[in-house]
Amino acid sequence: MGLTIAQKIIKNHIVEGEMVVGSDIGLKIDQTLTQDATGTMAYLEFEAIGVPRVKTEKSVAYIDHNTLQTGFENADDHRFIQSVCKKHGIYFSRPGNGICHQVHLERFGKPGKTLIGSDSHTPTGGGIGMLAIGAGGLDVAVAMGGGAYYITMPQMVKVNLTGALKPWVSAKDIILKVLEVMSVKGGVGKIVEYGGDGIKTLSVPERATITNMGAELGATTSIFPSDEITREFLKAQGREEDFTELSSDADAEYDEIIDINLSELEPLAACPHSPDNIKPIKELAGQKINQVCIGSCTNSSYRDMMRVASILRGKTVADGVSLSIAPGSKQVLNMLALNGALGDMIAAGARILESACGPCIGMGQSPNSGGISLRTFNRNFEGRSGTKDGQIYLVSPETAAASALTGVFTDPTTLGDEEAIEMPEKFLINDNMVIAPAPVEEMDSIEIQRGPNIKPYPETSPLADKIEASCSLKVGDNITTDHIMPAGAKILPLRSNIPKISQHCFTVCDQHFPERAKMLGESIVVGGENYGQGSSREHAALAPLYLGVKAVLVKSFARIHRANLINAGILPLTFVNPDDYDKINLGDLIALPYLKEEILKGSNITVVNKTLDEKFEAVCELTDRTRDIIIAGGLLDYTKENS
Ligand code: MIC
Ligand code: SF4
Repeated sequence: MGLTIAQKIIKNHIVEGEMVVGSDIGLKIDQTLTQDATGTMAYLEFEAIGVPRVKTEKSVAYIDHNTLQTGFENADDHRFIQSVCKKHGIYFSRPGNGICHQVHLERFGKPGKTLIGSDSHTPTGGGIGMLAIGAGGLDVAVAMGGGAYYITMPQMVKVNLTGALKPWVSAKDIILKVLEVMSVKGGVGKIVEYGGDGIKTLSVPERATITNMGAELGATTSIFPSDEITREFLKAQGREEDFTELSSDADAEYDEIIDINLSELEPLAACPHSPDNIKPIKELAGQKINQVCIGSCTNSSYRDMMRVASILRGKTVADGVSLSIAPGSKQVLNMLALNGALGDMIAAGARILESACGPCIGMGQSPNSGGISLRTFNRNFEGRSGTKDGQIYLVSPETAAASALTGVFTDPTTLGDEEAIEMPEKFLINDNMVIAPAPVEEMDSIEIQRGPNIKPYPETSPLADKIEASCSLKVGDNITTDHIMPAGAKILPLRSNIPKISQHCFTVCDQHFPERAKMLGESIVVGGENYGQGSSREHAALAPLYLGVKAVLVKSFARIHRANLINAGILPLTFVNPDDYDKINLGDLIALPYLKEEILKGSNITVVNKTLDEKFEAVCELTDRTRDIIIAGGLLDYTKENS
């Protein structure tokens, strides 16, 4: 039987297990990336593992999330990461160099290689045919130390693209369509591969927009073939030697096939508060808007920015609209500055932001109360913008720029002729903001610089024989990691300080949670479907760990968060019968009387609600390896015990 693109890369990297859907496989990791908001913790964990120098082909640390330095915390964290990089063999991309996924695609990604990153949008690299997967910081730390990365062998979905996009319809509209078809949980346990004649019409940055937002499907990753278009892109980046061709075999088998005719697509928006709540722009047309933000790892390429500049040229942003633009990398920003496009944006009244995540993670530009904000980003979860009742719509750069000029939702297809945007034959190459690690012989002389905001990893304990603890929180379906561990300008700077950041844990759902959990000592959290969707932040597991959460009992989990819970030594349990969700209320005393014995046997877990006098079963699906991790009290303890 023929192989899909992802199966070929997996076959070349598998070090444990078999390529059978649903089984645990270990992969050799060629490259890693971290960003600063997850990076400090990842490097503390790497230090704790004790490997002196990274064993990957290339590891890069980016500073792009926490760049709003409202106090000493972020600057201290940057300095810490920079010193770790120098000492331990990691390339350091300085603040100002751009968003990790954009820069990695431009300068480091290679077709056919494996990449894991401590950020859920790492699959952006699938745009050049990498097997690029988002992971928790601890998984990245282990991979840097030469350890394998474990996933459940996913199913393969093919998205067959035919035809070509009409003018003003863009790659963002393709992935919004896929989200409409598959939903935010439709990709769990799957790899999404793009194929069909339509892909020949899509440049690398357009492909990367699509694989980037595959994260919102809950997919393990998304990937495009590596073809002539990939070669042209790498050549224009001065890295043609990194090219290898990659395609699926003609007789490759897919578990699911989705057909999309690009010629039939129209501009779309993901409406509040979920990336799969899709409506055509023409249905929203005419409605007043307050803000437009263009940028993020989804839509901040040179191509996107040139399109935006062409729409804004010679015009003025509408009264009552604030337009901000953050080009994705220094390369993009510098090219716009040199070719005049930046001048067009400034002249139109755009507020130019540095090349970083910025408003996408709530670092500035929160909309006004109840404000309608059109963003070219990938997530519109409630409160993520920093304004609890902000109404965030995810749109293409074309729709965003057109609407910024009119002050109302505007279908860009009404704009007349579209200006052709050519991909540059040569990008501006200047890697002066990437600092190489010190040579091996100088390593020992480098001192790690730690600020007072950096606190150690929380305390863990091996699995207890039984648990008896109260339900400290009960939440519904589709809880995101932004609910569990919010980000934004006030909280993000606390990422290396678990005791402090945990005071904000779940406060979006219940402001008394941290206090209550602390008071209870040990507790259990109960939730619905797709619990933990969204970001890869392991803080959504580490803060509950610090607050004494021993188990999370839900209807279903999102992939990365479930892995992070196991890594933190917190039991991820699912109801055997989802209706049992109704048999637990906030405050009920829950017992898992035979826990350790049942985990060791691999049987279902008995759950007793002592308050309501109810008894039912839960599942804790574990492989041999994850069972040992849970028993050890988490991946850090397990890695130390086994090295
Ligand atoms: C996000 O988009 O939510 C983030 C911020 O990039 C996260 C990582 C983090 O929380 O630091 C992600 O996507 O993994
Ligand atoms: Fe940064 Fe937003 Fe991309 Fe996350 S989704 S990496 S916050 S730009």
